[in-house]
Amino acid sequence: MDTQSNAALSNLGALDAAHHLHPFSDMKKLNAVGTRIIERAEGSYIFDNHGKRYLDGFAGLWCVNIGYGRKEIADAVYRQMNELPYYNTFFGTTTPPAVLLAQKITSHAGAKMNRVFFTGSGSEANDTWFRMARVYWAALGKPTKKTIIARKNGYHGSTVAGASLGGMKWMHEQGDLPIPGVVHIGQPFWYGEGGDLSPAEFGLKVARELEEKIDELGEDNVAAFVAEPIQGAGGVIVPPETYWPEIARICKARNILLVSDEVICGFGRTGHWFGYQHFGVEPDLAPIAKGLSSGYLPIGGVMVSDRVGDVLVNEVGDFNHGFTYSGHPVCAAAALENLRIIEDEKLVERVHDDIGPYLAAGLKSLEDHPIVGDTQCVGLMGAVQLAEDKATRLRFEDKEKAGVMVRNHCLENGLVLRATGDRMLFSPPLIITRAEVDQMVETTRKGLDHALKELKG
Ligand code: PXG
Repeated sequence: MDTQSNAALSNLGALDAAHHLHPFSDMKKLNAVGTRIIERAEGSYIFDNHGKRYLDGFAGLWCVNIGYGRKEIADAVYRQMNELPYYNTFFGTTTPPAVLLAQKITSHAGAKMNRVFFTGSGSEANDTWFRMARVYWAALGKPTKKTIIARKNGYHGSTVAGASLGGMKWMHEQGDLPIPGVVHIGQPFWYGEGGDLSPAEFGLKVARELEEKIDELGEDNVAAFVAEPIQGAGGVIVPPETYWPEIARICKARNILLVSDEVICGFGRTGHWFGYQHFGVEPDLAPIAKGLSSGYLPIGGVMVSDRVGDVLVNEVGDFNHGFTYSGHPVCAAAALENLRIIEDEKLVERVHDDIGPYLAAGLKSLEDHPIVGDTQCVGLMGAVQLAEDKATRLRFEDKEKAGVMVRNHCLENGLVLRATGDRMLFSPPLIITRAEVDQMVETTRKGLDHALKELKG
């Protein structure tokens, strides 16, 4: 490396502060404390520029499903870069990796899910089905079926449509969102909002908000309902068992499209290929990204059921939508190799039968802790709910504070976790070992002990 690059490397923190705007960050505060610089990674571990090792309980950002350092992906990408680094999929052309990837994805998605529209990210995937759903209804002679119903505290990305669909008020406040034609109903968060109802009763109650909202708007004005099977960024909120079947029933009865946002739940995270399979429902459209390539290269898409796909193909004519990088051959090659690894190493089965239940048991063991109110875990998607008083499900008044304390303590002790308010979130690589799960649970317990001491003296 030349002297100039060496100098730049030793000065990365200052350069980052001077030139790099980070997502979802208060830049003034961040620049004051400085960023952590992650230099390399292997398996389930990341290493910072001081050589400190962290167990990555968060798989990058819910995405590095096959773990870090998989040379097979690097080799596949290298081969594809040499063969064909880029070509578009517009104007009647395609590329071998894009075709093979579309076929491979749909082979795991169920009998009725047979087509894929590629994008560069999960946000673009949500923007894509948003338009597709409206185009679908217009093609069927129902152009007024336009409104999309989404949920409070859902997350569907940061583009204008994605952030509008998301139910984060603090995102809507910036940039005058949501755009017209998007409305929100409640979330199936029993611990926080279930009151005296049983989880099963509460699941039905919030699902029926969908029916009420459709009736209020008029069935002829509603295009679709979108939700994550398990809310990710919102706090790994696993809905009561009654929730999804009721949602599916309502969508069918009221003739609106069901959209399952699989950006986090897809590709093995829940112990199934897709989150909707865990809940036994069949969506009409399903945005995907993240685990599709295990984050090695950016790629996303929308899985399109025959119900919508046949109309798009046979009735719509041109769907005037697409991205320069739709079906990017190198990203598709990375994704194909990623899916080969997930298949060959039986990672979905491993999550379902072995390491998922093992994590669930580990998290459950934390329920004896004085500030743990509840734990939830499906596959390798888990949450620890912090509580001030377990018996009454009383939450801490300052929800951020407790979560941040646990998270920061874990970080100091070599474990990356995400805190959403008073929920600690777990989403490790699907290759994580039992010993590493033990380490994750033990470090979390120490973090909880630390927070207990700080909070309750
Ligand atoms: N849908 C879901 C369910 C997601 O979780 C997106 C769409 C958007 O994907 P892209 O690729 O455009 O980011 C996401 C992304 C967090 C966090 O803090 C979560 C996401 C992104 C950034 C931060 O948990 N999820």
